[in-house]
Amino acid sequence: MPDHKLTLISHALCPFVQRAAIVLLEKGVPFERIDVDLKAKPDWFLAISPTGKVPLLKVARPDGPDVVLFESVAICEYLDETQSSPLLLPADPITRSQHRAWIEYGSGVLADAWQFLNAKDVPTAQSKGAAFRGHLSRLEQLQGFGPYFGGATFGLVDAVFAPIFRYFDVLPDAVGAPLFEGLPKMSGWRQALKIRPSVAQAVGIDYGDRFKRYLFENGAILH
Ligand SMILES: N[C@@H](CCC(=O)N[C@@H](CS)C(=O)NCC(=O)O)C(=O)O
Repeated sequence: MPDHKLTLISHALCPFVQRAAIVLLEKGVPFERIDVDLKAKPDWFLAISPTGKVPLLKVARPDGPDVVLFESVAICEYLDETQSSPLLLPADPITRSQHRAWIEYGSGVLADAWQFLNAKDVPTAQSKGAAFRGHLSRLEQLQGFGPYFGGATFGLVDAVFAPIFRYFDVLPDAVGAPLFEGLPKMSGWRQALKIRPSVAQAVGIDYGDRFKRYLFENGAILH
């Protein structure tokens, strides 16, 4: 699909945007990235985003009108189906279904991580941290990990978990240590994702500082 110009409409801190950026980088597809201010959404953005959320993927087609895709998983699957290898979802229907289910599971893990990180009081941080660790403990029981979710090959499940684990890489070790302690597969997975070039390149170099400033400005106790 070399003639289709792709634009990822983004926000610098959004974990859902990172999923799509990681897929584009894994596929080696050129794309333009436009960040929008989600606190003052521009009219052009509201006109094309059904949910008012990022990411959006604008697909400019030489043989038809531009199309705007929304919802990160739908965008990632579109890219996986239309761009060249490597395929990021397995070809086998059973395994593909399992990976889709773990992607959905990943959105729940992200919600717990987000609420933990943004907690404004200790009881909330404790309960959300316990929920996050509980989710990771369940994943820890799976067979076949290493270094990535599906084994040797990086896939879409990895693209979903990489932005979650990144939070703990930019914060002091003491934040993540109790959550990952005693979970060797999760710790190894986190490390493998951290050094994957597509994961590293999916955010700007100022990501860590911006994220910590965001927590501070939002009154999170962890900042
Ligand atoms: N289910 C959506 C979630 C996207 C989402 O929540 N994006 C956030 C930024 S990380 C957003 O645009 N929020 C703006 C708003 O809710 O007004 C997806 O997977 O794309």
